Amino acid sequence: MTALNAGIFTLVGALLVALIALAIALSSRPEQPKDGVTARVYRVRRAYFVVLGVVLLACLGLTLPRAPYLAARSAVPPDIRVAVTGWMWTWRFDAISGDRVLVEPQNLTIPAGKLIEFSVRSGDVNHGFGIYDDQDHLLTQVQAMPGYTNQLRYRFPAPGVYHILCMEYCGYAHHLMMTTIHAE
Ligand SMILES: [Cu+2]
Repeated sequence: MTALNAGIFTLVGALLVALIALAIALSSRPEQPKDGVTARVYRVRRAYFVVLGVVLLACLGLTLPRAPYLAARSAVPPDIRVAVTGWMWTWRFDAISGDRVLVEPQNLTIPAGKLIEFSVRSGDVNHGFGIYDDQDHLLTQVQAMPGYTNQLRYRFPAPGVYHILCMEYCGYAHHLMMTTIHAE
């Protein structure tokens, strides 16, 4: 399934759910209250419901193309493949393919602007592989799970230092589960 098809299916599904919700809301309409104030509050609530539905659908349509899940299954080969393993309480970059990549167990150097594919797994419990910029704004993330390998594709936008932090509480030294990626 292409990303476009999946996006269209999701949007159509959301529209159907919205229509069903609207139909239920209309068919179970309460008896019209006699009190004028209550009637006005009901009207405002109905308008609010419709506006909220339209805003949520618009947000879904605008943000859906940016969802990372289908990009990870794209047929386009990445420039560089990196295997990442999380353990209590460290990250390790293991297997690498591609040129101009320097790897040490705790330190990865990759070229900026290239499509990097991280194959992320865990050696023990669930961790979260989160990539942050040097201001600690989250850029992208994926779960590191025992028994599964999750793919995360990312293009580091500019040269610099990127921080890797564990995003899932994994024990008393969870806060020490940090490393860096250097993009050059
Ligand atoms: Cu953790």
